Amino acid sequence: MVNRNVLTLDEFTLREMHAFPRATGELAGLLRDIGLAAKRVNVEVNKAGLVDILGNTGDINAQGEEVKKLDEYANSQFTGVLRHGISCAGIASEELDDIVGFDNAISRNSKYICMFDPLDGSSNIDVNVSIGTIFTVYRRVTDTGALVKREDFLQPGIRQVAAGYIIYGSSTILVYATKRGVNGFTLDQSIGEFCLSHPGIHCPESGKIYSVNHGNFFQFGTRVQQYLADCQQKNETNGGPYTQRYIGSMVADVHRNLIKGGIFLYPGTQQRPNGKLRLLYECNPLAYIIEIAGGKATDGKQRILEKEPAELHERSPFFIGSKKMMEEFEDETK
Ligand code: AHM
Ligand code: MG
Repeated sequence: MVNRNVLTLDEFTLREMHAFPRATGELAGLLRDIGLAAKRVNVEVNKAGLVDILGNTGDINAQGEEVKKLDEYANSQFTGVLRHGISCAGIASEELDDIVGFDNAISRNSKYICMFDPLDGSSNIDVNVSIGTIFTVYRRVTDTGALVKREDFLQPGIRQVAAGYIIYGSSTILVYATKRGVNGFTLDQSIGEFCLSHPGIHCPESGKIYSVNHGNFFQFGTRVQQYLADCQQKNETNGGPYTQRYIGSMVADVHRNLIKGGIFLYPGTQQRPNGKLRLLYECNPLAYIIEIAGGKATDGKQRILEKEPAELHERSPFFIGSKKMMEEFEDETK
């Protein structure tokens, strides 16, 4: 039985807004726009096998990767709602080479910018495995009224105003964080609304799951290798051996670990010292969410949220998860 008494995403964000007497409603509007794009993407993801939307477009994106049709669809939906909404001055996306400033009077006067990975876990699209969208919101640093600049986007993660993700999985869920907390909303397909299903998410201090692409094991540094070997041993202090779970869609892997407790690792490799994951729109939003939920995220040396970005699409090694598991990882690899 669906509980009709739960708050919708709009009701929740408006209620949150009332906690700030000077709030303009722009952030609430931006989250509503993101929710709308997510619903549209959800519809396409759900019927993906039935319509001609699986497979590649034949294009290569800014990262030199093949673009899937659904990547492109999701990118255009998120870009479109933000361009036509009243809360976003510009965007950056995994699928676009450069930033896009929205050149109309309303957008130029908006105080927020948004970055996103429209469809994360692209390699899972064609095989019906969970995929997701990751997004983050910053206050621009340049004055409103003008077009946004790159410096509005190249901000450290600590300055995020809100961050979130959507998982298109066995159910579709939108999780977002502000400094007031992390909350999850499940899409009630019968009324087409995201409804509060996971209020006040807190990441367990410890867990039993580690998530890593073991195929890369021999390309990791020796300390990471030793840590992974320890994850597989019976261990008095960590309660091991741990269980290994790796979906290959980071949103789904991190979401599971956020709820159940666990650690996710995407270390640098010999070929790719900075790993694979993009700092600005993959690592930072998830790091912000996990920290608000009580967990930790680092690049192996420093806190992800304190990294000063130099490039829009720069990559970073990424370690994220439950507080105690992260501390144990840091102790073993320092
Ligand atoms: P994508 O944005 O092109 O989909 O790449 C990011 C994804 C993450 O979701 C996932 O954790 C990782 O790539 C998997 O990579 P690998 O196949 O190297 O393990
Ligand atoms: Mg991605």
